[in-house]
Amino acid sequence: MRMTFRWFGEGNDPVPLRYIQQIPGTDGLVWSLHDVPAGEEWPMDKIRHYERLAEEAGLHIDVVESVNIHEDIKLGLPTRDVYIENYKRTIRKLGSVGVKVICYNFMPVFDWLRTELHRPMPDGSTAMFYEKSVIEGLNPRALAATINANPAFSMPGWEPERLRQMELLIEAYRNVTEEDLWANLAHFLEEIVPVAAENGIRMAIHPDDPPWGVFGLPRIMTSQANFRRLLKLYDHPSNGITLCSGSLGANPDNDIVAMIHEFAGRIPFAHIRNVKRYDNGDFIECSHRTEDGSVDIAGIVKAYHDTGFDGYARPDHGRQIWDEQGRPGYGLYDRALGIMHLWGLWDAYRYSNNAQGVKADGQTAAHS
Ligand code: CS2
Ligand code: MN
Repeated sequence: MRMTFRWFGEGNDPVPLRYIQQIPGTDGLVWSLHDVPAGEEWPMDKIRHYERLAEEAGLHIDVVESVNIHEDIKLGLPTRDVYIENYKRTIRKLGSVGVKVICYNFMPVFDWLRTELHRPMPDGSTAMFYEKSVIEGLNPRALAATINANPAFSMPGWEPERLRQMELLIEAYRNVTEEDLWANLAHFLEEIVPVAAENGIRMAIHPDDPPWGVFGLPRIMTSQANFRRLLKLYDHPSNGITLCSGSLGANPDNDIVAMIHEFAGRIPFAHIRNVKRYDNGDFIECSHRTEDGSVDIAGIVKAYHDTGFDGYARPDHGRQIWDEQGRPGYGLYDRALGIMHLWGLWDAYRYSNNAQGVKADGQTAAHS
């Protein structure tokens, strides 16, 4: 397991790079060009800038999250060709600086959805919260109208230009079925995966968050059966999965341990975090320990360990604790704690495979 930390870039992320460097066992940045609109080719000078920043902090840039997919590709419009060509050019450039994994998602219109960014928890921390009835009662067309009437409106994780187009986009998807989305994803993979493979890159699709349809829009990256189908759409190691335990864990039917065993070798990137589910379908992004939520984090780390996982991982989201004023879900403290918990589990499984906690190099774990 190679631990990484997501960073949103200068002026966009209050966590200094040297703090990331100080988290034990963490050697890579998960990065993106957040100011480049989906569909555009990434400029080489901006890529090089990140390469330099990371290098100065002693961190690698092997994992990009995300190179976002233009809606015309998801919609299967004829105009998709130009965006697919841009995507290929970006892949070649990223390959040239040593990028190994590109995370992306195939969710129509909306990326991750929450109803509260700072929901207070009993211990005084705050976390991102999803209230099912609020989403079900919300009319996305009314929301789009509110956004358009208020130019300053922003939503975390949303590029401004995508936000402004929400109304049009929802309309464009009116007749797009799940099967249409599968066909459009298949076309994208047929075009992109060979280019990724030639450039030493593995594509890794992120599950839909939450893993169910919202606002009548189709969502397909939601379940074990659907990930099985995805892998068969283009059967090659460069067509892989970002297995996000928090996104998939919002649905109690998802057995993530079983997915890790079934999809071993096709998971270049693991997002490992917990969620606490409530009976009414609400969920909150609690701390990482199994006991704190509904997802079996200890079992998940064991499954990665037992299947010889050698890919990249990150703690994904965390709570806001100790009065940190960070990006919702992306503060330093709770994600750093999460990393130490994940390493604690991993090391315990690793050492327990050897007699009396002896490390492979012969030193006793407790004394080295
Ligand atoms: C999610 C997503 O994993 C996460 O942090 O919040 O925003 C994710 O980054 C994208 O869906 C991946 O493309
Ligand atoms: Mn995730």
